[in-house]
Amino acid sequence: MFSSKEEFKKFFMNRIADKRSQKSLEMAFETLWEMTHEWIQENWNRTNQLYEKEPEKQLYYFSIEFLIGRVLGQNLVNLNFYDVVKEGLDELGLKLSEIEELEDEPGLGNGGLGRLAACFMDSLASLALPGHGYGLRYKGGLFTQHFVNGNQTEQPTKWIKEKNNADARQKDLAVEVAYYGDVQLVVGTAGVKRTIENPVWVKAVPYDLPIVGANGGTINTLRLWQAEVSERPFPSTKDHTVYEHETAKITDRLYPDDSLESGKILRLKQQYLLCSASLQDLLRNPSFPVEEIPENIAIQINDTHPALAIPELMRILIDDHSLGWEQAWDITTRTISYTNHTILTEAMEKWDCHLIQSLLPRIYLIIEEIDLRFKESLQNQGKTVDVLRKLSIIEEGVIKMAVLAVVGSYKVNGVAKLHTNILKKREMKELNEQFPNKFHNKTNGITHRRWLIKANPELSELITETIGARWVKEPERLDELHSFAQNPSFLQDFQAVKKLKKEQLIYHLQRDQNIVVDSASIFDIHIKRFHGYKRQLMNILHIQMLYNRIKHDSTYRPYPRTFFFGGKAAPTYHFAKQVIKMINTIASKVNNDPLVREHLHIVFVENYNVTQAEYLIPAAEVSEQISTASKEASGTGNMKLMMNGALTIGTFDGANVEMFEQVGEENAFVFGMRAEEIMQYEKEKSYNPKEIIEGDPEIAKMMRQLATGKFTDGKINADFIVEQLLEDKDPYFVLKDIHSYAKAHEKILKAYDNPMKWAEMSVKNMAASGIFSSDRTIQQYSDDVWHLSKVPSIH
Ligand code: 26W
Repeated sequence: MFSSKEEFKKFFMNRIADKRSQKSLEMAFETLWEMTHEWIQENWNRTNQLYEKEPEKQLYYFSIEFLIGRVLGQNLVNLNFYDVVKEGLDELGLKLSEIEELEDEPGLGNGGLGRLAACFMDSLASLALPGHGYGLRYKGGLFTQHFVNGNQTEQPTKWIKEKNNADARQKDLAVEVAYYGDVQLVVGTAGVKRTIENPVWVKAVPYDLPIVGANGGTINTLRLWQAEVSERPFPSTKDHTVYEHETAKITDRLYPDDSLESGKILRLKQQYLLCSASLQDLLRNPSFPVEEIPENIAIQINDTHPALAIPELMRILIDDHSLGWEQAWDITTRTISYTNHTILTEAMEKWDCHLIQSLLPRIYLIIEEIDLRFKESLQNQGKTVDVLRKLSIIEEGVIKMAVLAVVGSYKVNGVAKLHTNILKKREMKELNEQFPNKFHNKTNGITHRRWLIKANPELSELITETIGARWVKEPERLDELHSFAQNPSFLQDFQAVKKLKKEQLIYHLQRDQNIVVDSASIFDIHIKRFHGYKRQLMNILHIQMLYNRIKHDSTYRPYPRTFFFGGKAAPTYHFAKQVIKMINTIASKVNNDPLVREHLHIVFVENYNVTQAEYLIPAAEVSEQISTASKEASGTGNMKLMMNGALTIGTFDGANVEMFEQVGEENAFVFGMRAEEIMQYEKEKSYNPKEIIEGDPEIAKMMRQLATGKFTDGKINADFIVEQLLEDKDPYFVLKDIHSYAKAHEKILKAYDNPMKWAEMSVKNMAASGIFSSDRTIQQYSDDVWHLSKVPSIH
């Protein structure tokens, strides 16, 4: 290790010299990678030794996604080496930012849920809490998105390079996971036992990634499992070649959300691999008796995808450790807790009984038993048939994973106040009444170490110059910026940073996508997965309305705006893909019109991922958070943009509600129907979009343009959308909200007219964003759910 720039340069040049003294970027990347890993390794070993020597309670976060983003630069930031390394490399004629770009980001997630898991890992280590991740090592991460003719195409992403693996294979720690087989009763000395005969074994090999906390002190572990062919004998009844083929495929690729139709069995295999391998790993040679698991281990399941951990822990305790049902159930339900991330019915996991029965016969028997005992206790309490049906885990041949997760956990949480209330009052009303102390809220957060310090070093520096450096450790201190919100010289500095970040984004886009953007225009940014409820459609339809107005009203010449879109659609989600195509089609119409392009510009950033987000978010001035109220559980992009000084145009949905509460509605652009209104309409089925079209000439014109294909290069490109708006009665209330959305945009234009006022509002947003740091969220989970103690400092 080194303590100065000169030392770093010497160290670095020695390594480079070892490698035939070529100063190529690749070589520099490799060298820097190795150096960083050597520094990390020391403290990683020390942290692990501490965990072994003084065993305190450990938390394990089970998640099917970890969207960690690039690792090299973030590790340097958390080790406090970033600036020294950057300056040292500068003097050697190398750019750290260019070196960083050689790293392929591991796309081990779809969106918010996966990124949340990554932010949580960062906060756990940074707060010196003993918390680790368990996940899967997909060979192909989320697909790479390209546009061909405006349509999304999907290419497999291969993020793993044999050299410079972000993670390290731990082959000695491999475990075996059993699929299929027959459950047999065996009578032994200790009584009757159940075993699985003739299963198909799959070997799970762990790969470990260090999670570097702030200042490099605590280094926790993210352990990802890879499926491999087992050396154990395979059942004579199965075809060996098929089996090898199937095994190799289990961790081949990440499942894109929403596409539940394809590869259900494979997804179930993935979920079980994660749960079984992780639990076996946790319970091999424990330093405590199994009876004391709840005092030593907390397991948080990130949505229901790892809910099989409940029956799997039961299986291990009963079959492998010979515990009775009651005791095993008591231990399990004091160890596992569950976070719900959605109320969308289509995302609520349900598995056909026969599927689980054939793939995981012992697990099926356990789920059946859990359900039976639960139903019995409910009947004894005299519950009505209707309540019984709602509370049943197995109903009409399907297993409702959310019910299993609630029944088998000691705590259940939603991810924003509004979302938790909807869970308690509506979606899980009966469960909440049955278990009144189980449900609680933990509003999501984001790590300011990536989303501010790493992504926006210029703004971070300005903040430190202004209020001192204590906010870095205590992000709630960002509120000290409030007293500078009207300080002209600070506001000018803020404006200068925003301009710089806009220019950096422009440079990046020009280089990668050959797009030229006007830096003086308003940067309005809509970045997230594509989904009906997120209403990218409302945004593009509004732009279409603006286009019409500019064309036909010669007095309407609004200040230039650039509308950025970024996001992927699940490959089988036809509607979302058509919205992507529509945005691209309208983009070429708008961008190529000599009159309109003076005022409107549409940029669709290809292949939106964590890395792209790190460019886009610091440059944003307007943040689009326009989901149909009640549908977005929380949102986390909204928080990242707020922390970087963007003003939110948004509905009262998810965590937006709490953001508006923090910053004041006068410092945001709030519009649209409230959750209660939407839910009322849904209940009564009383919303009729036709009435809106007939009553509003502007909307009527827009609909005509779509229906005739005039705006979209042919009808075919809009038919699905028109159908959803008309025949399907506009399920996301796009037409219902579009008018108040347009009004909110007019307010944005007015506010932007006064640059100092705009900067003041931006600063107020930054100042109010500290509470959305995931450090706060993690501390609350620890206090209320996990009860962890800080790792003693090793410095
Ligand atoms: C069952 C298949 C599946 C898998 C993933 C369905 C849906 C998903 C989503 C990608 C889950 C997700 O990312 N949910 C988001 O979680 C965030 C973190 O809590 C929230 O902020 C978002 O509101 C929520 O949509």
